[in-house]
Amino acid sequence: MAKSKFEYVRNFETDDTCLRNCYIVVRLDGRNFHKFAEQHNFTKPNDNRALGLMSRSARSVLEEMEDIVIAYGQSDEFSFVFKRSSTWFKRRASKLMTHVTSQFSSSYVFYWKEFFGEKPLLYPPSFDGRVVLYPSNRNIKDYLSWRQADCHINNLYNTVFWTLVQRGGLTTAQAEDRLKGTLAADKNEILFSEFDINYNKESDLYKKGTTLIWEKRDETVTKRLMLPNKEEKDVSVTRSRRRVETYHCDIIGEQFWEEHQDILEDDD
Ligand code: DGT
Ligand code: MG
Ligand code: MG
Ligand code: MG
Ligand code: MG
Repeated sequence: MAKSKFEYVRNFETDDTCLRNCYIVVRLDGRNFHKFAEQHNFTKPNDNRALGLMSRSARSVLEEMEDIVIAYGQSDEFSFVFKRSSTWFKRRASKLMTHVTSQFSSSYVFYWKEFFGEKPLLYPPSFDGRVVLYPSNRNIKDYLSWRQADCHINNLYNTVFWTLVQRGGLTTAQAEDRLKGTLAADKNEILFSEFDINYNKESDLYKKGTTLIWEKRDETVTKRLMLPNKEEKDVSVTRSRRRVETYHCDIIGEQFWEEHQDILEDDD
C-alpha cells in the first residue's frame, strides 16, 4: 500500500520499551483523594467500602490484563507487578501504564454501586500512573515491603490521630501537636493506656493492606448428564482453576514468598 507523505510523523514517537529481564511495576494513585474522601464521607481513618472498591477494581485489572503476577494496594494506591519475562504490548511503558490505569479507573466507577449502594458518585475520579523497573527479586520484594511499611506507618498514625479526635475530644490541630515527635511505641501506648485499644488487634486489612495473587484451586461443580436411555444423572466434576485470591498478610518477611514460590521467577 502506498504511504502518504505524512507517514514520516510516526518517527517522532519516542521509544519507551521497558528494559528486558526487569519486573515492571505500574503504581497508580487516586488524584486528590483527600477531597474525594471528604466529599463522599469516607469513614476515618479507614472506609471499608472504599478499600473494597479499590480491591475490586484491582482484581479487574488482573483479570483483564496479561502477565500481572502480584498486586499490592493500600489507601488510594495500587501497585501491579508484571512478570519479568512479559512481552505484553512489547513492554511499552506507556501502553502498560495507560491500560492498567484506565481499566482501574473505569472499574472504580463501574463497581461503585456494589460498595456504596445508593450513595451517589459526585464526580468522575481519576488516578495517576507511573512505571518503575526492578531488576532483581530482592529489589521487587523491597519495593513491595516499602509500600507495606508505608501502609503500617500511616495507619498507625491515622488510627491514633482519629482516636484522639473522635474519642479524646481533641481538635485536629491538638491531635497533630500531641503526636509530634512520637515513635511507634508511644503511639501504641496512647492507644492502649488512654483508649484501651490494642493496635495489634486492629483489622489486618488496615494494618497490612491488600495483596492479590493468582492461585490454582480445585473447584467441584455438579453437572447434570443426559444418559443414552434419556435418564438424567448428577455427577461432580473437579477441575483446577486459576483465580485471583486476596490476602491481608505480611509480605515483608520471607514466609509469604516461601509459601508462594511461583509468583517470582528465579534470579539467574
Ligand atoms: P494526590 O495523590 O497528590 O493527588 O493527593 P491525595 O489527596 O490523593 O493524597 P495521597 O494520595 O497522598 O493520600 C491519600 C488520601 O486519600 C488521604 O488524604 C486520605 C484519603 N483516603 C484514602 N483512603 C481513605 C479512607 O479509607 N478513609 C478516608 N477517610 N480517607 C481515605
Ligand atoms: Mg500524593
Ligand atoms: Mg492520591
Ligand atoms: Mg496515595
Ligand atoms: Mg486502537
